[in-house]
Amino acid sequence: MTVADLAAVARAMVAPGRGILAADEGPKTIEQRFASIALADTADARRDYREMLFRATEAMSKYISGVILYDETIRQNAADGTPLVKLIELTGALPGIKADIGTAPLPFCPGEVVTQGQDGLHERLTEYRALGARFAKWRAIVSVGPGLPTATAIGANAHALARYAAIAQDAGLVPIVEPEVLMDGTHDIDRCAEVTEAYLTRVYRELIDARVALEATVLKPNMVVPGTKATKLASPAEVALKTLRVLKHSVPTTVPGIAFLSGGQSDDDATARLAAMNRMPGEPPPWRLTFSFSRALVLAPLRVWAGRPENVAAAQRAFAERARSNSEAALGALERSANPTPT
Ligand code: 5MM
Repeated sequence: MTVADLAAVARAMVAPGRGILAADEGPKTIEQRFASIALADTADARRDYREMLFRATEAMSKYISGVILYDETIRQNAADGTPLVKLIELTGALPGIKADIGTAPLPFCPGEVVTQGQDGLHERLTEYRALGARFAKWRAIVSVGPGLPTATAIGANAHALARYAAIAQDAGLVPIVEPEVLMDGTHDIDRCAEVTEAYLTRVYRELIDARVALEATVLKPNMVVPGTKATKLASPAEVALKTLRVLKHSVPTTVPGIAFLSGGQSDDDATARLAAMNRMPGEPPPWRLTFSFSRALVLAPLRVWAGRPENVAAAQRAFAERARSNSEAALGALERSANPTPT
């Protein structure tokens, strides 16, 4: 794969009106999600859940550009024996893979973690490429709190993200770079802005030092929002303004697209805030702004499905509804010149 080939994949991942479905729930997360619908966590249940999503033809073929998979899923077959990867490809979406293997405590930094998965990464990604993956994802979280995050945590996580991104490109995959500032805490929106800008600035310094081709990457950041226990809420317009300001200060214009995570925001908040960003008056941002949601895309269909075959069609409609709303939010930029919305 040349850099030009990888850059074409990155542009397809952020194509107008399309976003990424994060279906890469790890063992703990999927167990919790199934527990919320009183469903036992078995390999067949995980297959049925993913198959329900990937066979949702309207949602997948109109609004989804790519799907992030977990190691089990990229190797798993649908109930009729068709590989789940094939189901995704048939809709026109690109299969991708979670490349990190979770976090470990960061020594001498109480309460902080660093993402794991560098050992054998090139070999794992080469195998995933052969299994059909076209892109990869690595999530690196930092927490906000008294004295947090430390510069040590930001540096360690940014460095690991850059090493992963270089290895992914070398293995023929577009790296999604996911530096996430967690929402948990009492901090206000301006503190989130400060931490997000410091983290993103360091991430791009590390990516450039690692010689990563930025045109062949996609950024998956948090939106700039108040902490979950903050006393002062923020309107979609304020979130849009402050998120775009931070991104303009830290993300090079060569990056083709930014696909936000939802991070525990309500479905409506995540969509309204993405729409507000894409409807900001003035000069359009240099990158495409779209979604790479898990919770804000799948929790609604999961509740409707509840593990019952008779609910599959209704769950697929719920998925299409969430995907369509987010697609419209991502397309806001196209409406900008025709119908500017004052804030
Ligand atoms: C599906 O969630 C992904 C994996 O999380 P775990 O390893 O904790 O199971 C996660 O990385 C996800 O892709 C992003 O956080 C975006 O998800 P949200 O729910 O924040 O949109």
